[in-house]
Amino acid sequence: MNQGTIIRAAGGFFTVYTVTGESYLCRARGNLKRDNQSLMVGDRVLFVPPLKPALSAVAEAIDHGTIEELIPRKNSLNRPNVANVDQLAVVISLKQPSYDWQLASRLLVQAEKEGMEALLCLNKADLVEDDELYEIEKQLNPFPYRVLISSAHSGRGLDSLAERLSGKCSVFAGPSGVGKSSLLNSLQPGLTLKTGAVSDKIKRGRHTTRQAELLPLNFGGSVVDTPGFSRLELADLKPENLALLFPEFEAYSGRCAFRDCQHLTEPRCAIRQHLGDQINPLRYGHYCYFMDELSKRQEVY
Ligand SMILES: Nc1nc2c(ncn2[C@@H]2O[C@H](COP(=O)(O)OP(=O)(O)OP(=O)(O)O)[C@@H](O)[C@H]2O)c(=O)[nH]1
Ligand SMILES: [Mg+2]
Ligand SMILES: [Zn+2]
Repeated sequence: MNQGTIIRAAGGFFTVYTVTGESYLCRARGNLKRDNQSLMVGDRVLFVPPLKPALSAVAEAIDHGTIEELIPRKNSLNRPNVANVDQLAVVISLKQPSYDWQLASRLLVQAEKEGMEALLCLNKADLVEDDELYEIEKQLNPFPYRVLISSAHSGRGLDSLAERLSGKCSVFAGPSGVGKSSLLNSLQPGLTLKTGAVSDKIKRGRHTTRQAELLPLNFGGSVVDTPGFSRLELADLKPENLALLFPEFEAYSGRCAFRDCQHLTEPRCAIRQHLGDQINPLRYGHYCYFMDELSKRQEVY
């Protein structure tokens, strides 16, 4: 059997890419579906290739290979649906659509939970004036992840972004229309990912990218481009474990007056004592909001 990585999944067919650079169209064996292990982009699999290399997409669909086995995942995300990534790049635009820091924090919590590195990329820098950008950067200071300012149009920040992506498998995630596909097109000449104008009236993206796709980068590493979304449920988490997924809280672990402090209303809470200096009030606000969300969810069960 051969080994490969799923780079695309659509309509029950999977494109499997091998280390030798071939790709094969495959279907999953029945037992894989029955075990409810829905395969996703990034999955490493063992497969039997089709007998003959196919000459056209139609021929391939008839003469396809079969995925026999899923190799255990290192990690995975539900939204975007992707497995085995080293790094999550949260992409948010500074304008059109305007930024949603809470969605960014939701994604960052998932990355932390799955043991992925993470960064925040603020795109469309060409649409904001310097003083506006300065105010926004102030809001994000301090921030526990690397923040990159970019523009797919002017090229700003693309070198730093390439440097951060090089040699790793990353996933781009964020709302529709922020420029995930455009950034990739600008980073790698020759890529022709479809991009779509943001709607005039409501300044939202039009969900141009429809499926996740893993793309090898010619400067080393790979990126999964994914469809945008604006709502994200937190993963199954006990509220008392949420603080562990806010890396900026770690320095204060064990320093609160109460050992089981949840950093909400307890007196002499070390986290709250550092609000505004080491702890960003925006991030702390997200923490409180997520705590509330997780506690309410627990009450329902
Ligand atoms: N001004 C400006 N426009 C940009 C930039 N990056 C992307 N755009 C535009 O924003 C629109 C959306 O870009 P896409 O790359 O399709 O966005 P996406 O994040 O891939 O969106 P989905 O695939 O729907 O999730 C397009 O009209 C792009 O030309 C940028 O840096 N500056
Ligand atoms: Mg896209
Ligand atoms: Zn506390």
